Amino acid sequence: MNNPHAQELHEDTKMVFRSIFISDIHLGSFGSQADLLLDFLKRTDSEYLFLVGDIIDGWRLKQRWFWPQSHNDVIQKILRKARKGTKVFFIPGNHDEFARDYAGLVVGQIPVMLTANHTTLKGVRLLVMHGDEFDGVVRYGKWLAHLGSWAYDMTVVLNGRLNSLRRRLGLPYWSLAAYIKRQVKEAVKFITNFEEAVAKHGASENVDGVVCGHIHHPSMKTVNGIVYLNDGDWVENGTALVEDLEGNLEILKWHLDKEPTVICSQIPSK
Ligand SMILES: [Mn+2]
Repeated sequence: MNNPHAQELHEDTKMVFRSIFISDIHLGSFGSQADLLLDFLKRTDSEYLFLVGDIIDGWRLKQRWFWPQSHNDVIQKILRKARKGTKVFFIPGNHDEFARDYAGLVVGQIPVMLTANHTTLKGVRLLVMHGDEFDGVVRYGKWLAHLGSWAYDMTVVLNGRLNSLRRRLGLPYWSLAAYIKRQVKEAVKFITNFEEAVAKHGASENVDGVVCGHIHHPSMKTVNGIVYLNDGDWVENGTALVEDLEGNLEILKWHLDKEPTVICSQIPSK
């Protein structure tokens, strides 16, 4: 296995980290990739495990009860890790904000906190929070930011058909392509605004960086001098932020059928 953590693999072939940060699991919703996460939790170990919010989707559960065995297994696995000595911290998000009432308490050996502080072995002081407080009132379709060029080509075809229909209906020309381009620009702007708000908060809290989730967009960068770390999610991306035993930070994308891929491994300067 061509992997920088290979030397840390023991007979049980677990990848060992100093810290793991995961968020936006959305247990209780159809979209949660609980099986993928379960595999991640089984094949990794760490001294610290930070649950950075939206672990359980209380909003969805209120609308409709959906709780398959795999979702239960994730909770059991995390509780077991806490019992076996992993220092687990739960920082609730907006979808599990019911848990914010328990901040300051320890539930199943897991402290519930509104924010946490963590210093890496390299001395980087991090503030850990879910991040929903930096979400503006308007949320743009974030998926639009990921539209590839194939989608754009499709749009051009659709645009032609749509406008021939509009012509037949006596309606004026309307550019679907321009509309989508505008939406993509808005989605990118939303992410940028979010990152800048998080960085600004980090600066005001006098830390070197902030770890957050919430927008389901894994990222590692420096924004206005503050390290911005977003651990992604387990709905769309299947990603975790990890600190290895030397204090290096990486974002891993997990796969069921192959080795994880490192999607961010160093903090570029802006
Ligand atoms: Mn959230």
